[in-house]
Amino acid sequence: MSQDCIFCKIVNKEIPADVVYEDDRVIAFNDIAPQAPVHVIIIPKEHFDSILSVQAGNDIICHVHTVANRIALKTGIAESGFRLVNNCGKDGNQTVPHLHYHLLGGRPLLWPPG
Ligand code: D5M
Repeated sequence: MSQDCIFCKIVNKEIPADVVYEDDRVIAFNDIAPQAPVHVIIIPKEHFDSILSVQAGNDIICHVHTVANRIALKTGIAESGFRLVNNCGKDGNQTVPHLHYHLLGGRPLLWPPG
């Protein structure tokens, strides 16, 4: 847990979130400012500032992808397709310094991103 981290506060139920999936290692909740009909934030419960803080051999990213698949299937976006995005650092436009993935779907997504 990192003090003052908004996502750690969601993990610890100190602030509310619209949780769509939770297990012992991961929690997923609807984004507060959705950019697509389905926009879910998936985070490890353990605090990592970014993907750069995850040590080689840690399977948490594999687990996040497995959870993303489950949510994609459950929400119905798996059939037409979706995007799983990690923003890292300033140029990556990471605004919350707790490792997280955006699961986006439910409309055609543009490429390249802005
Ligand atoms: O994206 C951080 C994302 O986190 C952004 O899409 C808003 C979302 N966010 C921030 N606070 C909350 C709360 N409290 N609930 C749900 N979603 C939230 P980034 O990749 O860091 O730019």
